[in-house]
Formats: sequence, C-alpha cells, structure tokens
Amino acid sequence: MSENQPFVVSRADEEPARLRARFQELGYLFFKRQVDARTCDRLLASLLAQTNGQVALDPDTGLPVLRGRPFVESDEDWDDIYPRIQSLEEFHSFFHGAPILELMRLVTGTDVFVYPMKMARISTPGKIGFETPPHQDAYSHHAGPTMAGIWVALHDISTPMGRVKVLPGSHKGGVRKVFTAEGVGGVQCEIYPGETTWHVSDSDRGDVLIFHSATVHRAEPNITGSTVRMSVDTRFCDYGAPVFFTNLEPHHGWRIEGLDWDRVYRDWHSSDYQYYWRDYPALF
Ligand SMILES: O=C(O)CCC(=O)C(=O)O
Repeated sequence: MSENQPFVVSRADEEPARLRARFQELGYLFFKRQVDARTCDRLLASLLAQTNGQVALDPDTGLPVLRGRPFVESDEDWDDIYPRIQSLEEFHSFFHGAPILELMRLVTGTDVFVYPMKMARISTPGKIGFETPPHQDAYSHHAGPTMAGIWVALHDISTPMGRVKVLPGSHKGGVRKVFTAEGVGGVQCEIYPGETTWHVSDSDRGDVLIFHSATVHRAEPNITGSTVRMSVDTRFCDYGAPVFFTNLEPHHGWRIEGLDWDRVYRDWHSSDYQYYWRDYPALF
C-alpha cells in the first residue's frame, strides 16, 4: 500500500543555502505560481491550437477538454499533433525565460545548461494504465547527479487529472534497476521495500516542480471524464556537466520521421535558442 503526503512548498525568496539543502534532502522542490498566469495561458493556447480541435479549452473552467478520441504518447494521434507542438518557438523559449532560469540557478547555485530536449505532456482520460510509470531521469537521460528535471503546470491540476508525484529521498539510493512497463517511457524502476509515502499536491497554473536526476517520480492516471492534463518539462544541469547526445534531439525525433531541428526551427523568428548547445564543452 502506498500513501500520499503533500509536497513541501518552497519559496524562491528563501535563503538559497536552505533551498539547496532541502533539495538534497527531499530530492525535489515545489514552487507555487512561479510562472505568471498569462504566460501559461498563452503557451497552453498555442499547444491546444496544434491539436486540430482534438483538445480544446473549456471557456467556463479554463481547462483543456478532450473533444476527440483518447490518446497517449506515441499513438497515431499524438504522433500527428506532437511535431507541430515541438515546432513552436514559444514552447522552447519558455524554458529560457527569466522565471525558469532564475529557479534553475537558484537550485544549482551556478550557471546552468538547459537541455535542448523540451517535453510537452498531454494526459487524456480514457488511457488508464498508460501513465508515466515510476522512473529516474538519470537512467532515461543518461545523466549525472547535477542534472534535474523542471516541470510546469500550464493550468490548475486537481487530483483526478493525473498529477506528477515523487518519492521523497529516493535519489539517495542511486540509480536503480529497471524493467519493462506499460506507459510513457516504457520502463519502470525498482521501488525498495518501505518506500510507500509519495509526495504530491494539486497544482495551480504556473507551479513548478524541480526534481533531482535520481528522484523516482511517476504520473497518476487521469480518471476524469473529459479533462486533459497538460504540462511542460525539460532538464538542466550545472554548466559544464556531461550531457549525453540523445538529449540533443527534439523529443521523439528518434521515432517520428522528419522531426528534426530543421523542421522545428523552420518558422521561428529568432535564432537565439537554435543550436545553442553546439559549443557546449561536455557532450558525449
Ligand atoms: O508529466 C508527466 O506525465 C510525466 C513527467 C515526467 O515523468 C518527467 O518529466 O520525467
């Protein structure tokens, strides 16, 4: 049996040493409303505009709702929608903006490298059992101890919508054995006996979760009738830490034909965040 406890909430104006100590203790930091609501609304609207009406904003609730059939990452519908999302300049530049970069620097205490790979999550109802299983990003991104994930809620997320939860302190046990699993990513890591308490909370739009590369985390199933949970995330590390080459592709570029940077950058107005990693000193 496992149980949930609420996230410990951190504030960006806390003493940095205290925040970093909490990060090393819990393996995560959760910040309320770090990204302003209008920025989240704009990005959410742009993401939704790429779905051919399959997911739309309910004007009464401000939440995304499913208008078409349910889908999960790597389904035919998702493969059709996702390259258009990946091609949004606004989606990529979101992670290089001040509110996100400031948090990354606060957590690391140094300059950071933002991974080129940016992820958008679209968790629809009707797909129970396909949610992201427990895993560590250190395994899936071949990353070292200074790498961390940063996840942002684009709208208010309540319990039934499929929240992301973490196993506090789990980063201290190193990188774990994995086995094949149903769901996003296709692998699940070992959970040690006694690891029964997860941390998770409902989110407001703009809430940010930062998790250590070895922190075990997972998604809950979306058990709503029609609400879709949408969030975005990427990875970052201390500037100069080794970054594995698979993180230099667009997310799912390895399996969706034509989803490469030329395609992604085709309609961008600025080149500021194009190929910015090419001179990064520690690629392997
Ligand atoms: O948002 C999700 O559903 C999964 C997020 C996640 O597992 C990750 O960012 O590694």
